[in-house]
Amino acid sequence: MRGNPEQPYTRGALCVKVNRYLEHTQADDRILYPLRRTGPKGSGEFERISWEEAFDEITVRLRNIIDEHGGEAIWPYVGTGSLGYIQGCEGVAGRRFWNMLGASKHWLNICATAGGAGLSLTNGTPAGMDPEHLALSRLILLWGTNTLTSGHHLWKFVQDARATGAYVVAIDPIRTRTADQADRHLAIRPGTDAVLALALLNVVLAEGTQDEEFLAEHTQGWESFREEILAYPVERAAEITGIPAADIRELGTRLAHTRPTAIRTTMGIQRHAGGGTALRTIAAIPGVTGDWRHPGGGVAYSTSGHVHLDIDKRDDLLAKPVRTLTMTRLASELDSVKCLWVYAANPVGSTPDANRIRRQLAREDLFTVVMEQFPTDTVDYADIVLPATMQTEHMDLHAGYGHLYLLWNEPAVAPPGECLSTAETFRRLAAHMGMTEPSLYDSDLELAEQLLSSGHPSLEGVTLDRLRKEGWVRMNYPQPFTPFAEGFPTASGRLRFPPRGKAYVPPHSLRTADGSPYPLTLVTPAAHTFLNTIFGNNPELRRRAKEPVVLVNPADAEARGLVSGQRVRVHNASGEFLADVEVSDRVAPGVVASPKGRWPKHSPGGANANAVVAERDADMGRGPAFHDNLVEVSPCAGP
Ligand SMILES: Nc1nc2c(c(=O)[nH]1)N[C@H]1C(S)=C(S)[C@@H](COP(=O)(O)OP(=O)(O)OC[C@H]3O[C@@H](n4cnc5c(=O)[nH]c(N)nc54)[C@H](O)[C@@H]3O)O[C@H]1N2
Ligand SMILES: Nc1nc2c(c(=O)[nH]1)N[C@H]1C(S)=C(S)[C@@H](COP(=O)(O)OP(=O)(O)OC[C@H]3O[C@@H](n4cnc5c(=O)[nH]c(N)nc54)[C@H](O)[C@@H]3O)O[C@H]1N2
Ligand SMILES: [Mo]
Repeated sequence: MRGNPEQPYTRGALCVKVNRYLEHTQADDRILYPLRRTGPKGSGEFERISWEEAFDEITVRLRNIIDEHGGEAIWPYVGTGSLGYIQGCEGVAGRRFWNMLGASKHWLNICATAGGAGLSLTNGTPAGMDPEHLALSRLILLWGTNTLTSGHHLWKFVQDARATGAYVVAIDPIRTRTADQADRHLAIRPGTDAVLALALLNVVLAEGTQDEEFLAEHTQGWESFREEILAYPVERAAEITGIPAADIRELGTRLAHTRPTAIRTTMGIQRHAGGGTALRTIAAIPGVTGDWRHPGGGVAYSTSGHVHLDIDKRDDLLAKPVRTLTMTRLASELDSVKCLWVYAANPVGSTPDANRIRRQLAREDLFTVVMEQFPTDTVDYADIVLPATMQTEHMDLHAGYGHLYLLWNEPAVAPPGECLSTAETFRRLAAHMGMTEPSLYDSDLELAEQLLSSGHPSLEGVTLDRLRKEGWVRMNYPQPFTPFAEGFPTASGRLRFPPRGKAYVPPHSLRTADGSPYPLTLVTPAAHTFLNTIFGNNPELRRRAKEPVVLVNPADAEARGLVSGQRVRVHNASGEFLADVEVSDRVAPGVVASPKGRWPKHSPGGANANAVVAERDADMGRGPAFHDNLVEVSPCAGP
């Protein structure tokens, strides 16, 4: 297995994780057969059964639940384990099946909904510039994004820009490996990015370089937004953000005089109480500077807004409207659920309020089915486990998480053991249950054809034949691509500036830190060696990741008598996890950091960071607040 050097975005580079993918497909702990629980929930004790037995039991349980409690008592809980459009969450594999049963709908809000909502308020869409155009930028702000860890392919475009003199600034509470490589790092207080955005624009106005023509032609709400900007002079912003005024002024001056400026922002900023608003306000910046006019200017967030596959909601298969359950609210919304059906997700490791989730999953009246590749902590609570295929073994259609190509995934090998793909599992279960709706039985290739048939101009010339032959096809967008040079996909066709008083929502951490017994803000970003909880069981990656660490600033360490290497409890009212202290000025006083992605069962104390992440929403899209939790760090009792 190797990367294809001709692929324009990846240029053949694999990351440390996917480099081990083949080995991972053959791992000793791979689940190869259907399993039935034999021990108590949570014990992970199972016996092997046949698919026939598994489907028999599932059929009886589902029918009984539907009879007694209605279809909505079923929660099809699909996660981001695969972003495939046929087998994974992007096309919502299984949707037709669940619609036929009248199951609750599942809202996959765990990742990017707050940011998407914030950007859409401003631009009418979360989509923005082509990330490849970063190569053309003169000033690049890597804002709340750890490119070298969580999306390293983009780095080559940053390097290309640098080769022609671009200046790169990382804005992050942590001095990440990306910040190390940047020309400048601004260590912002978590959750205060909107204030920095306003202050940078304050400098732009002082320099008089706002693009009056762009403002007049393509924006709305400028007069009141201008007042908002003027309310945030650099000194005030320095107090709120913790960034020295001189540094804000310097960056503001660069922003004022550098076209094109690209802002790359991804998921980090939005995981705060005011995260949606932060992206809403950051998105206003190129509206003021006019950067959207230029290739290499604007905001690059996710490219998913440029993908217009027909994801076939098939809501015609629904007999009546059903409720929607929220992924990040698993701990509380499970109250009214009798069947939890987990696929491509690992909620015990990845979802807020892990201790409450465990208590829910231990309920005897809850029937839990997990489709999995590996014996995760979530699998341990399953009544029935169904063995799932991996990328090398199933067919899929993918879109980039940060580029404009569609990609075809042709299976390379037969599935091991009795593993089945998601789509095939639902086809066979439907047959077992005697369901007659013909579209439940569409093949993977038929599903792919349907996905490509939305008729959207971006898919013109993008055919299944080409995809299968060429492996990837760039969607039909112009080159260079300046999506908003002539206007925005809003009702008025204009960029909508945030109204007065709506440009900044303070983080939970700042609002509640005073007098709290938990004075430290915990940030839990992407780990270099894991992909969410995927690879959390890979021996070599675990060896490289070492024991879980928590970064603590020297001042905070001294105040608590903590030294590097010491095992500590990171705790709050929700729970605790254990980690080894790394005393480091990579975090500012008041901020501690510990990467996500550990399997709780492979962690000291049997818990990961989500034991202390509260089930609490960001301001928009009900997004989670993974980086906005207050904790205390205390020495472990005992020897
Ligand atoms: N290696 C690796 N790569 C991954 C993943 C992984 O688990 N591991 N996960 C994938 C997935 S699903 C996603 S969604 C993305 C997530 O990856 P990113 O979008 O990069 O998101 P995070 O890692 O959550 O946060 C990015 C950076 O934002 C910083 N940050 C946190 N709070 C704030 C804030 O208030 N302001 C600012 N300015 N910065 C802040 C964090 O310190 C972190 O360095 O990565 C994808 N890629
Ligand atoms: N503390 C903290 N927690 C976080 C975050 C954070 O920043 N901090 N980030 C959040 C983010 S961005 C995300 S996207 C979520 C991810 O959370 P989830 O969506 O729950 O994803 P994972 O934890 O990666 O678990 C995915 C599981 O799917 C399985 N899998 C992979 N491919 C397939 C397949 O084709 N079929 C089946 N059946 N299974 C498959 C894998 O083995 C893995 O166990 O985590 C969130 N959790
Ligand atoms: Mo994500």
